[in-house]
Amino acid sequence: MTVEVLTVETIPAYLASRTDLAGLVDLETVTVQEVGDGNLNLVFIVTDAAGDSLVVKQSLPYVRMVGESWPLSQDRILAEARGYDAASTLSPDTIPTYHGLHEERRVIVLEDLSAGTVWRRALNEGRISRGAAAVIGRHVARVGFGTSPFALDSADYLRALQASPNPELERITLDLVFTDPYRDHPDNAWNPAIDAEVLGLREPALLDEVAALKLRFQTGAEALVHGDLHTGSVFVPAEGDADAPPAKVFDLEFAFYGPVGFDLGAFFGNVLLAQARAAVLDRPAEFQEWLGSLVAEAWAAFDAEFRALWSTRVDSAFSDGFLERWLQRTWTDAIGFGGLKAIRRIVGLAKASDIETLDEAQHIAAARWVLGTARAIVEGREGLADRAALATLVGGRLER
Ligand code: SR1
Ligand code: MG
Repeated sequence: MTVEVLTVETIPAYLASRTDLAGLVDLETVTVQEVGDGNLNLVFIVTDAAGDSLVVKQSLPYVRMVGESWPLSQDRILAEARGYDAASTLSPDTIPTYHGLHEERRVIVLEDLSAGTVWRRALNEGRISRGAAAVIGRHVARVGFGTSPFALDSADYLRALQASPNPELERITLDLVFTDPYRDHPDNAWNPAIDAEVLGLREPALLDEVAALKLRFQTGAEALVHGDLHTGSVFVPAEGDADAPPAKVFDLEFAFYGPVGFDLGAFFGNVLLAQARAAVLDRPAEFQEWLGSLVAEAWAAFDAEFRALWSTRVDSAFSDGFLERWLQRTWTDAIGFGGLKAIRRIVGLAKASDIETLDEAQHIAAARWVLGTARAIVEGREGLADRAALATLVGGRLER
Protein backbone atom coordinates (compact mmCIF):
# COMPACT_ATOMS: atom_id res chain seq x y z
CA MET A 1 0.00 0.00 0.00
CA THR A 2 1.31 3.49 -0.90
CA VAL A 3 -0.21 6.53 0.79
CA GLU A 4 -0.15 10.10 -0.46
CA VAL A 5 3.04 11.89 0.47
CA LEU A 6 2.65 15.08 2.52
CA THR A 7 4.23 18.36 1.45
CA VAL A 8 4.95 21.69 3.12
CA GLU A 9 1.82 22.98 1.38
CA THR A 10 -0.52 20.15 2.42
CA ILE A 11 0.55 19.86 6.07
CA PRO A 12 -1.79 22.62 7.45
CA ALA A 13 -4.88 21.00 5.89
CA TYR A 14 -3.71 17.59 7.07
CA LEU A 15 -3.30 18.84 10.63
CA ALA A 16 -6.70 20.53 10.49
CA SER A 17 -8.17 17.08 9.83
CA ARG A 18 -6.45 15.74 12.97
CA THR A 19 -8.91 16.77 15.65
CA ASP A 20 -6.95 14.67 18.16
CA LEU A 21 -4.09 17.20 17.84
CA ALA A 22 -6.29 20.29 18.26
CA GLY A 23 -4.65 22.97 20.37
CA LEU A 24 -1.05 21.83 20.00
CA VAL A 25 -0.36 24.52 17.40
CA ASP A 26 -2.47 27.38 16.06
CA LEU A 27 -3.18 26.32 12.50
CA GLU A 28 -4.14 29.86 11.50
CA THR A 29 -0.56 31.04 11.91
CA VAL A 30 1.65 28.02 11.21
CA THR A 31 4.71 27.89 9.02
CA VAL A 32 6.01 24.52 7.87
CA GLN A 33 9.56 23.45 7.10
CA GLU A 34 10.71 20.09 5.78
CA VAL A 35 13.89 19.33 7.71
CA GLY A 36 14.49 15.60 7.21
CA ASP A 37 18.23 15.14 6.96
CA GLY A 38 18.17 11.43 7.70
CA ASN A 39 18.42 8.75 5.07
CA LEU A 40 14.84 7.61 4.83
CA ASN A 41 11.89 9.86 5.67
CA LEU A 42 10.06 13.16 5.48
CA VAL A 43 10.20 15.27 8.65
CA PHE A 44 8.23 18.51 8.95
CA ILE A 45 8.50 21.07 11.73
CA VAL A 46 5.28 23.01 12.14
CA THR A 47 5.57 26.26 14.13
CA ASP A 48 2.89 28.82 14.95
CA ALA A 49 3.20 32.55 15.62
CA ALA A 50 3.36 31.99 19.38
CA GLY A 51 6.34 29.65 18.93
CA ASP A 52 4.43 26.43 19.67
CA SER A 53 5.59 23.65 17.41
CA LEU A 54 5.43 19.97 16.63
CA VAL A 55 7.05 17.45 14.32
CA VAL A 56 5.18 15.48 11.67
CA LYS A 57 7.07 12.49 10.31
CA GLN A 58 5.92 10.43 7.35
CA SER A 59 7.59 7.43 5.79
CA LEU A 60 8.23 7.76 2.07
CA PRO A 61 7.59 4.83 -0.26
CA TYR A 62 11.31 4.72 -1.05
CA VAL A 63 14.73 5.31 0.53
CA ARG A 64 15.19 9.06 0.59
CA MET A 65 18.99 9.07 0.28
CA VAL A 66 18.84 6.98 -2.90
CA GLY A 67 15.50 7.91 -4.45
CA GLU A 68 12.58 6.08 -6.02
CA SER A 69 14.89 3.45 -7.53
CA TRP A 70 15.03 1.89 -4.03
CA PRO A 71 11.39 1.29 -3.02
CA LEU A 72 10.74 0.76 0.68
CA SER A 73 7.39 0.10 2.30
CA GLN A 74 5.86 2.97 4.23
CA ASP A 75 4.99 0.37 6.87
CA ARG A 76 8.26 1.19 8.59
CA ILE A 77 6.44 3.97 10.39
CA LEU A 78 4.43 1.23 12.13
CA ALA A 79 7.66 -0.15 13.57
CA GLU A 80 8.64 3.32 14.70
CA ALA A 81 5.22 3.76 16.33
CA ARG A 82 5.67 0.48 18.21
CA GLY A 83 9.03 1.74 19.42
CA TYR A 84 7.53 5.01 20.64
CA ASP A 85 4.57 3.23 22.23
CA ALA A 86 6.90 1.04 24.26
CA ALA A 87 9.33 3.81 25.16
CA SER A 88 6.51 6.22 26.08
CA THR A 89 5.46 3.78 28.77
CA LEU A 90 8.85 2.47 29.86
CA SER A 91 11.11 5.50 29.51
CA PRO A 92 9.07 8.64 28.76
CA ASP A 93 11.80 11.10 29.79
CA THR A 94 14.37 9.78 27.29
CA ILE A 95 12.27 10.33 24.15
CA PRO A 96 10.30 13.25 22.69
CA THR A 97 6.63 13.37 23.73
CA TYR A 98 4.85 11.06 21.32
CA HIS A 99 1.47 12.22 19.99
CA GLY A 100 0.64 8.96 18.26
CA LEU A 101 0.36 7.19 14.92
CA HIS A 102 -2.07 7.97 12.11
CA GLU A 103 -1.87 4.58 10.47
CA GLU A 104 -3.90 5.46 7.39
CA ARG A 105 -1.41 8.20 6.37
CA ARG A 106 1.70 6.48 7.77
CA VAL A 107 2.34 9.53 9.94
CA ILE A 108 3.54 10.00 13.50
CA VAL A 109 3.51 13.29 15.42
CA LEU A 110 6.10 14.18 18.04
CA GLU A 111 7.37 16.92 20.27
CA ASP A 112 9.69 19.28 18.39
CA LEU A 113 13.18 19.03 19.87
CA SER A 114 14.88 21.20 17.28
CA ALA A 115 15.83 23.80 19.90
CA GLY A 116 18.54 21.25 20.67
CA THR A 117 21.15 19.79 18.34
CA VAL A 118 21.53 16.35 16.81
CA TRP A 119 24.36 14.88 18.88
CA ARG A 120 26.54 13.98 15.88
CA ARG A 121 26.58 17.63 14.87
CA ALA A 122 27.50 18.77 18.39
CA LEU A 123 30.29 16.18 18.49
CA ASN A 124 31.55 17.32 15.11
CA GLU A 125 31.74 20.86 16.48
CA GLY A 126 33.73 19.68 19.49
CA ARG A 127 30.98 20.35 22.04
CA ILE A 128 30.82 18.51 25.34
CA SER A 129 27.33 17.27 26.34
CA ARG A 130 27.60 16.00 29.89
CA GLY A 131 25.14 13.33 30.94
CA ALA A 132 23.95 12.45 27.42
CA ALA A 133 25.65 9.04 27.32
CA ALA A 134 23.97 8.10 30.61
CA VAL A 135 20.58 8.88 29.06
CA ILE A 136 21.33 6.38 26.32
CA GLY A 137 22.32 3.75 28.87
CA ARG A 138 19.15 4.31 30.92
CA HIS A 139 16.95 4.30 27.83
CA VAL A 140 18.37 1.01 26.56
CA ALA A 141 18.06 -0.60 29.98
CA ARG A 142 14.44 0.44 30.55
CA VAL A 143 13.11 -0.48 27.12
CA GLY A 144 15.35 -3.54 26.94
CA PHE A 145 14.20 -4.84 30.29
CA GLY A 146 10.55 -3.87 29.90
CA THR A 147 9.99 -5.61 26.55
CA SER A 148 11.98 -8.75 27.39
CA PRO A 149 11.06 -12.07 29.03
CA PHE A 150 12.53 -10.58 32.21
CA ALA A 151 9.50 -8.26 32.49
CA LEU A 152 6.85 -10.00 30.37
CA ASP A 153 5.39 -13.41 30.98
CA SER A 154 6.00 -15.84 28.16
CA ALA A 155 2.67 -15.30 26.40
CA ASP A 156 3.00 -11.50 26.50
CA TYR A 157 6.60 -11.71 25.29
CA LEU A 158 5.60 -13.92 22.36
CA ARG A 159 2.72 -11.64 21.47
CA ALA A 160 5.01 -8.60 21.56
CA LEU A 161 7.64 -10.38 19.49
CA GLN A 162 5.13 -11.49 16.87
CA ALA A 163 3.57 -8.01 16.74
CA SER A 164 6.92 -6.33 16.03
CA PRO A 165 8.16 -7.43 12.60
CA ASN A 166 10.39 -5.00 10.74
CA PRO A 167 11.76 -7.19 7.96
CA GLU A 168 12.64 -4.55 5.40
CA LEU A 169 14.68 -2.45 7.81
CA GLU A 170 16.33 -5.49 9.33
CA ARG A 171 17.29 -6.43 5.78
CA ILE A 172 18.91 -3.01 5.31
CA THR A 173 20.95 -3.50 8.49
CA LEU A 174 21.90 -7.03 7.52
CA ASP A 175 23.14 -5.82 4.15
CA LEU A 176 24.73 -2.51 5.11
CA VAL A 177 26.27 -3.49 8.45
CA PHE A 178 26.93 -7.22 8.32
CA THR A 179 27.36 -8.08 4.64
CA ASP A 180 28.29 -5.46 2.06
CA PRO A 181 31.38 -3.97 3.78
CA TYR A 182 32.99 -7.42 3.63
CA ARG A 183 32.54 -8.12 -0.09
CA ASP A 184 32.61 -6.36 -3.44
CA HIS A 185 29.47 -4.28 -3.66
CA PRO A 186 28.69 -1.27 -5.89
CA ASP A 187 27.52 0.81 -2.90
CA ASN A 188 30.86 0.49 -1.10
CA ALA A 189 33.31 3.38 -1.46
CA TRP A 190 36.52 4.37 0.27
CA ASN A 191 39.68 6.33 -0.36
CA PRO A 192 42.19 4.12 -2.25
CA ALA A 193 44.80 5.04 0.37
CA ILE A 194 43.04 2.63 2.75
CA ASP A 195 42.68 -0.24 0.25
CA ALA A 196 44.85 -2.53 2.35
CA GLU A 197 42.80 -1.98 5.51
CA VAL A 198 39.48 -2.42 3.70
CA LEU A 199 40.52 -5.53 1.80
CA GLY A 200 41.99 -6.90 5.04
CA LEU A 201 38.44 -6.95 6.40
CA ARG A 202 37.79 -9.93 4.14
CA GLU A 203 40.25 -12.19 5.95
CA PRO A 204 38.55 -15.37 7.15
CA ALA A 205 39.28 -14.80 10.85
CA LEU A 206 37.35 -11.54 10.80
CA LEU A 207 34.59 -12.89 8.55
CA ASP A 208 33.95 -15.62 11.12
CA GLU A 209 33.43 -12.98 13.81
CA VAL A 210 31.16 -10.95 11.53
CA ALA A 211 29.12 -14.09 10.86
CA ALA A 212 28.75 -14.77 14.59
CA LEU A 213 27.54 -11.21 15.24
CA LYS A 214 25.22 -11.35 12.23
CA LEU A 215 23.51 -14.47 13.56
CA ARG A 216 23.24 -12.86 16.99
CA PHE A 217 21.56 -9.85 15.37
CA GLN A 218 19.17 -12.08 13.42
CA THR A 219 18.19 -14.50 16.17
CA GLY A 220 18.85 -12.78 19.50
CA ALA A 221 15.26 -11.56 19.94
CA GLU A 222 15.66 -10.46 23.55
CA ALA A 223 13.77 -7.19 23.53
CA LEU A 224 12.35 -4.39 21.37
CA VAL A 225 15.50 -2.48 20.52
CA HIS A 226 15.88 0.91 18.82
CA GLY A 227 17.79 -0.68 15.97
CA ASP A 228 19.76 2.39 14.81
CA LEU A 229 20.92 4.17 17.96
CA HIS A 230 23.83 6.15 16.54
CA THR A 231 24.69 9.70 17.55
CA GLY A 232 22.43 11.02 14.78
CA SER A 233 19.47 9.48 16.63
CA VAL A 234 19.98 11.59 19.76
CA PHE A 235 19.19 15.22 20.48
CA VAL A 236 21.33 17.08 23.01
CA PRO A 237 20.47 20.53 24.41
CA ALA A 238 21.66 23.70 22.72
CA GLU A 239 24.87 25.04 24.19
CA GLY A 240 24.14 26.90 27.42
CA ASP A 241 20.63 25.43 27.85
CA ALA A 242 21.23 24.06 31.32
CA ASP A 243 17.52 23.47 31.97
CA ALA A 244 16.99 21.04 29.10
CA PRO A 245 17.24 17.28 29.70
CA PRO A 246 20.75 16.06 28.78
CA ALA A 247 19.53 14.02 25.80
CA LYS A 248 16.54 12.48 24.04
CA VAL A 249 16.55 9.44 21.78
CA PHE A 250 14.56 9.62 18.52
CA ASP A 251 14.21 8.04 15.07
CA LEU A 252 13.00 4.58 16.07
CA GLU A 253 12.00 3.22 12.66
CA PHE A 254 14.52 0.37 12.82
CA ALA A 255 12.90 -0.95 16.03
CA PHE A 256 12.78 -4.75 16.08
CA TYR A 257 13.14 -7.63 18.52
CA GLY A 258 16.90 -8.08 18.78
CA PRO A 259 19.81 -8.33 21.18
CA VAL A 260 19.94 -5.53 23.77
CA GLY A 261 23.66 -5.06 23.11
CA PHE A 262 22.91 -3.93 19.56
CA ASP A 263 21.75 -0.48 20.66
CA LEU A 264 24.67 0.05 23.02
CA GLY A 265 26.96 -1.10 20.23
CA ALA A 266 25.52 1.40 17.76
CA PHE A 267 26.36 4.14 20.20
CA PHE A 268 29.84 2.78 21.00
CA GLY A 269 30.70 2.50 17.29
CA ASN A 270 29.72 6.10 16.69
CA VAL A 271 31.75 7.27 19.68
CA LEU A 272 34.69 5.66 17.92
CA LEU A 273 34.02 7.79 14.85
CA ALA A 274 33.86 10.91 17.02
CA GLN A 275 37.14 9.95 18.71
CA ALA A 276 38.86 9.52 15.35
CA ARG A 277 37.64 12.94 14.22
CA ALA A 278 38.69 14.60 17.46
CA ALA A 279 42.14 13.03 17.28
CA VAL A 280 42.92 14.09 13.72
CA LEU A 281 41.56 17.58 14.37
CA ASP A 282 43.65 17.74 17.52
CA ARG A 283 40.67 18.83 19.61
CA PRO A 284 41.39 20.02 23.18
CA ALA A 285 42.40 17.35 25.68
CA GLU A 286 39.27 17.99 27.77
CA PHE A 287 37.04 17.12 24.81
CA GLN A 288 39.02 14.03 23.87
CA GLU A 289 39.09 12.80 27.46
CA TRP A 290 35.35 13.31 27.72
CA LEU A 291 34.85 11.34 24.50
CA GLY A 292 36.98 8.59 26.00
CA SER A 293 34.62 8.40 28.99
CA LEU A 294 31.36 8.00 27.04
CA VAL A 295 31.31 4.23 26.68
CA ALA A 296 31.89 3.79 30.41
CA GLU A 297 29.24 6.42 31.20
CA ALA A 298 26.62 4.77 29.00
CA TRP A 299 27.48 1.33 30.31
CA ALA A 300 27.42 2.40 33.96
CA ALA A 301 23.96 3.94 33.54
CA PHE A 302 22.73 0.88 31.66
CA ASP A 303 24.15 -1.49 34.26
CA ALA A 304 22.72 0.46 37.23
CA GLU A 305 19.27 0.81 35.67
CA PHE A 306 19.12 -2.83 34.63
CA ARG A 307 20.16 -4.00 38.09
CA ALA A 308 17.49 -1.77 39.66
CA LEU A 309 14.81 -3.22 37.36
CA TRP A 310 15.98 -6.78 37.96
CA SER A 311 14.13 -6.97 41.26
CA THR A 312 10.85 -6.62 39.30
CA ARG A 313 11.49 -9.59 36.99
CA VAL A 314 8.55 -11.90 36.50
CA ASP A 315 10.45 -15.18 36.61
CA SER A 316 12.75 -16.02 39.52
CA ALA A 317 14.48 -18.64 37.35
CA PHE A 318 16.38 -15.63 36.06
CA SER A 319 18.74 -15.68 39.01
CA ASP A 320 21.14 -13.01 40.23
CA GLY A 321 24.00 -15.18 39.01
CA PHE A 322 22.44 -15.34 35.58
CA LEU A 323 22.14 -11.53 35.52
CA GLU A 324 25.93 -11.25 35.84
CA ARG A 325 26.36 -13.67 32.97
CA TRP A 326 23.78 -11.84 30.85
CA LEU A 327 25.36 -8.45 31.47
CA GLN A 328 28.75 -9.81 30.48
CA ARG A 329 27.33 -11.28 27.31
CA THR A 330 25.58 -8.01 26.53
CA TRP A 331 28.85 -6.10 26.97
CA THR A 332 30.66 -8.48 24.63
CA ASP A 333 27.86 -8.22 22.06
CA ALA A 334 27.81 -4.44 22.37
CA ILE A 335 31.47 -3.92 21.66
CA GLY A 336 31.37 -6.40 18.78
CA PHE A 337 28.37 -4.68 17.22
CA GLY A 338 30.05 -1.34 17.90
CA GLY A 339 33.08 -2.35 15.88
CA LEU A 340 30.92 -3.39 12.94
CA LYS A 341 28.84 -0.23 13.15
CA ALA A 342 32.01 1.84 12.90
CA ILE A 343 33.40 -0.18 9.99
CA ARG A 344 30.21 0.15 7.94
CA ARG A 345 30.40 3.96 8.13
CA ILE A 346 33.87 3.91 6.58
CA VAL A 347 33.33 1.29 3.87
CA GLY A 348 29.65 0.94 3.01
CA LEU A 349 26.68 2.97 1.85
CA ALA A 350 25.55 5.65 4.35
CA LYS A 351 28.66 7.30 5.67
CA ALA A 352 28.99 9.56 8.73
CA SER A 353 29.70 13.28 8.68
CA ASP A 354 32.25 12.84 11.51
CA ILE A 355 34.62 11.37 8.92
CA GLU A 356 33.21 12.65 5.62
CA THR A 357 33.65 16.34 6.46
CA LEU A 358 37.38 16.01 7.20
CA ASP A 359 39.95 17.06 4.61
CA GLU A 360 41.55 14.25 2.63
CA ALA A 361 44.62 13.69 4.77
CA GLN A 362 42.57 13.79 7.97
CA HIS A 363 39.95 11.54 6.41
CA ILE A 364 42.51 8.92 5.52
CA ALA A 365 44.10 9.02 8.97
CA ALA A 366 40.75 8.83 10.75
CA ALA A 367 39.35 6.09 8.51
CA ARG A 368 42.49 4.00 8.90
CA TRP A 369 42.36 4.39 12.69
CA VAL A 370 38.66 3.47 12.84
CA LEU A 371 39.13 0.35 10.74
CA GLY A 372 42.15 -0.84 12.71
CA THR A 373 40.59 -0.13 16.09
CA ALA A 374 37.16 -1.51 15.22
CA ARG A 375 38.73 -4.66 13.86
CA ALA A 376 40.84 -5.14 17.00
CA ILE A 377 37.68 -4.77 19.10
CA VAL A 378 35.63 -7.24 17.05
CA GLU A 379 38.39 -9.84 17.01
CA GLY A 380 39.41 -9.31 20.62
CA ARG A 381 36.01 -8.72 22.19
CA GLU A 382 35.86 -11.89 24.28
CA GLY A 383 39.08 -10.75 26.00
CA LEU A 384 37.94 -7.15 26.49
CA ALA A 385 36.05 -8.03 29.61
CA ASP A 386 35.31 -4.55 30.90
CA ARG A 387 35.27 -0.84 30.21
CA ALA A 388 38.88 -0.36 31.32
CA ALA A 389 40.15 -3.05 28.92
CA LEU A 390 38.33 -1.43 26.03
CA ALA A 391 39.51 2.06 27.00
CA THR A 392 43.09 0.80 27.15
CA LEU A 393 42.83 -0.71 23.69
CA VAL A 394 41.23 2.37 22.16
CA GLY A 395 43.43 4.86 24.01
CA GLY A 396 46.59 2.93 23.20
CA ARG A 397 45.77 2.99 19.51
CA LEU A 398 44.91 6.71 19.63
CA GLU A 399 48.33 7.55 21.00
CA ARG A 400 50.22 5.72 18.28
C1 SR1 B 1 19.40 3.01 3.30
S1 SR1 B 1 19.32 3.51 4.93
C2 SR1 B 1 20.95 3.76 5.38
C3 SR1 B 1 21.18 3.88 6.83
O1 SR1 B 1 20.47 4.96 7.36
C4 SR1 B 1 20.00 4.66 8.64
O2 SR1 B 1 20.40 5.63 9.55
C5 SR1 B 1 20.54 3.30 8.99
O3 SR1 B 1 21.73 3.36 9.73
C6 SR1 B 1 20.74 2.70 7.66
O4 SR1 B 1 21.65 1.64 7.64
MG1 MG C 1 17.69 7.32 11.42
